[in-house]
Amino acid sequence: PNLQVYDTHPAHTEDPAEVLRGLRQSPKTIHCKYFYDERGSRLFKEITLLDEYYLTRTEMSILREHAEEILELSGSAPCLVELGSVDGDKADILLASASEGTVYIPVDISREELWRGAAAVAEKHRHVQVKAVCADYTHFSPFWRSEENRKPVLLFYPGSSIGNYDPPEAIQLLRRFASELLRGDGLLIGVDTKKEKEVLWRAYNDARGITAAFNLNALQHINHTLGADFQIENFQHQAVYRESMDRIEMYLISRVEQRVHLAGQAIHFQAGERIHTENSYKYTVEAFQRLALEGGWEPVRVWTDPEGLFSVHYLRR
Ligand code: AVI
Repeated sequence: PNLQVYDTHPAHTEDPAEVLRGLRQSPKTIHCKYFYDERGSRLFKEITLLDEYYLTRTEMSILREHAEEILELSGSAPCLVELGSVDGDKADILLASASEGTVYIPVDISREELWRGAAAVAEKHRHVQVKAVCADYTHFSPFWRSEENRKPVLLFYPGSSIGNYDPPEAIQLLRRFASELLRGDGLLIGVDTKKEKEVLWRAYNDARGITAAFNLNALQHINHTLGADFQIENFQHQAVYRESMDRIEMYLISRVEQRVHLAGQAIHFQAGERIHTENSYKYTVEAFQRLALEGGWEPVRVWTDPEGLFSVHYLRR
């Protein structure tokens, strides 16, 4: 009774012309959205549970520690809108401290996982109204703002997903979020911090090879949806920390000289040639606050764990 679902039927975003364009560039690139089909989302969930991948558990510990203060800042009984909600585990922490009348709106493009996560949250938090929205949050509009809803909005964008955008795109995305909200609304955003490169390297080169499988899955996804013929075993995972850019870079390296076909076109690979698949930017607190300001948000508070491994920023429109 406290659960409603809305499906905006987001279009599939696999695009052969886009993939071909990326593979014709030098260096070759594949957009990181191609990681996330059903298998990719499962592998990502597995990554978040790895010892080496400190990001998720650290962010959750920060949320646990400061949930009450976060909710106080957002005003009473807010509308908590989570962008890219995988399973609701993080919102769960906040909702445990939320008062009667709070509305939770998880937004995700992965329909099945979204429905499952939303149902679990609704079941557990009877005092919260859950309205799950299947949508692509990068093109979202404030559907929750319709009706007579005048609740303060707290946008929740966890997981350091903002780090997967190059800074100019990240600023654009933050501006888009700001333009959809009203003065006084909040943005609670998780951001991975700069740290020793060994710790960063391990987080993207786990011993069990889950990150490697996740990276390689982009090729499998393109094979399945666009009919390409990548031979997965002919590629190798690589993740490096590029200190001058404050980012982890992920690549798939061609183990051999080979040709791959997609949409009637052949793409040639030299042995050792790389496809760039992802950047994951790391920010000091100050650097992220500067980015936030450029994106139209005023830094209000920031929390980190005792070791400074991760940061959660509260920004105000
Ligand atoms: C989703 N995103 C924040 C993850 C990250 O850490 O940049 C994706 C990921 N790539 C490799 N491992 C995890």
